[in-house]
Amino acid sequence: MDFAFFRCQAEQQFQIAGSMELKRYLVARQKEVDRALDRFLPKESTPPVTIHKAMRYSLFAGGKRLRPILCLAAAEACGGKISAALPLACAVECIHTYSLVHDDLPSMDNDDLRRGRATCHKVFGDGIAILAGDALLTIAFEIAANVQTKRYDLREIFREIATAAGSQKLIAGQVADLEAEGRRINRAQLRYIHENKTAALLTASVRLGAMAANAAQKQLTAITAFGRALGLAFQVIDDILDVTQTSEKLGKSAGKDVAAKKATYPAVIGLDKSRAEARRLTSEAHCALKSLGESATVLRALADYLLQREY
Ligand code: GRG
Repeated sequence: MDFAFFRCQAEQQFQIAGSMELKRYLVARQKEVDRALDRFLPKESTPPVTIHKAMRYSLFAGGKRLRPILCLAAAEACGGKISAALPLACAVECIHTYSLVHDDLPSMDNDDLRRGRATCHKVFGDGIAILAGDALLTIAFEIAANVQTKRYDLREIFREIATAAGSQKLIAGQVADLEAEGRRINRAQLRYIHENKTAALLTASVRLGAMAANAAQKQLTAITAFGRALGLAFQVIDDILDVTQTSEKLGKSAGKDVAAKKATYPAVIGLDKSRAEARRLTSEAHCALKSLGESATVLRALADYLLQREY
């Protein structure tokens, strides 16, 4: 497949001055990402149709597109164009969706609801859901291969993606999470799970955006520190929402962490301390962006938005 013809439809500039502007920004970027994903993914009618239907079913189920939006915003913060970062933004969303499809399987979290609808294996069966996850992981690299950068070559980009999704990051977090079920773990062990299961892919998302923008080393270092703090804050908030929100609001089964005796921040340090920790990590994310000045306004607004999110 040749995606070289693909160009972003609008290099729309936003002034983020309040929550309404940010909402408008998010909707515009979500549409941009959805259009690009639609171009990159094989059509449902492409044989074998079952697998392409299953991949599209999960990918277009109404996810927030947070990781791709962060990737695009990081590219802008480093002086790049979102069109240059779009293949990498789509690649991280494919990896994220693969991890959700596999996480929902009966042999993992055994969930019936994701993104407000029946999980992939409930609709297509376990076998096709496993293959849809595999295919989403694989196509991420095919899509990422469309990126054109000067400072970073494709090997570095692929290494970045493979490391974040691999056995010492995303999968390491999932392994530790599975092994912690029903056991008492301490705060350091919990942080290890969250750093790998959640923060690694969020960090890679912003780093890839910066790399697509040919970021200088100093910019990449700032973006990396931002990604780590934001990624951890995101998971602490996710843990809080699991105990404070309904399934309808979340679009996934609420209260699942408690029922499955999962290692979460509220379980280990309590709800109030978890909220304080999320605020502390968000301000750490802000500090990391200091050297980027005005160009990182959107990233700052996104960090604040995520702290206040309700789903
Ligand atoms: C199966 C290798 C493998 C990993 C699974 C993604 C994951 C690891 C587990 C799912 C459960 C969980 C709490 C993951 C942490 C990351 C997270 C909060 C995912 C949900 O991300 P959102 O809220 O989801 O961005 P949407 O649907 O909006 O994209």
